[in-house]
Amino acid sequence: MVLSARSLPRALQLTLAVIKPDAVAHPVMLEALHQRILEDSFLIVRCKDLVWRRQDSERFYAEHSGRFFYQRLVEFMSSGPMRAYILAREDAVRHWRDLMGPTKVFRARFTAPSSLRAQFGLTDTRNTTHGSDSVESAQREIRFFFPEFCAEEWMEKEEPLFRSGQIQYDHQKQIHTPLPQN
Ligand code: DAT
Ligand code: MG
Repeated sequence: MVLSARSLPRALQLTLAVIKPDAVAHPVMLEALHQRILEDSFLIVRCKDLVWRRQDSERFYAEHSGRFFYQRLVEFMSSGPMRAYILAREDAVRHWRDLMGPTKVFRARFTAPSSLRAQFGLTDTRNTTHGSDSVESAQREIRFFFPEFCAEEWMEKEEPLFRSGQIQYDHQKQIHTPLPQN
């Protein structure tokens, strides 16, 4: 049988997703966000709770230094615990950006009312989630949050298992893991 390019399953893409301190501060909200990730068919490759020092925040958001909201943003992002995820899905970058909704919470409420920022966001700064905006920034941001994670190795060894569904959800670790191989 000849398979056309369209019928071949496409490789999964990785993206970085972060639940920001405003949401992590509320366990019920954090749990609801985690469930939305699972319901939206994302596979959770890694999950990590962490707190940023101010320098981490400044380094991560260096592209925005000089903008009027920069100090507020830097302070907020180092104000308490966050949760970072590596998510896998076809077109993960775009799907996660769509699920988050627009940057500004009030715009999100009007234009994407079921998005995460519309439903959980408080202000333009405290907008609940972060998501990489391109494949290149996803690679850079995954390295920033998960320096111990080797994306090339994951793509080679685990992506085929994730893509073909040979995985299980580990309720304790709250991530997907490959099924034990015989
Ligand atoms: P996004 O997080 O949607 O990728 P961004 O990269 O333009 O948006 O900005 C990074 C963060 O900076 C954003 O999540 C919240 C904050 N921010 C951006 N624009 C803002 C504004 N006009 N007022 C207040 N905070 C803002
Ligand atoms: Mg951005």
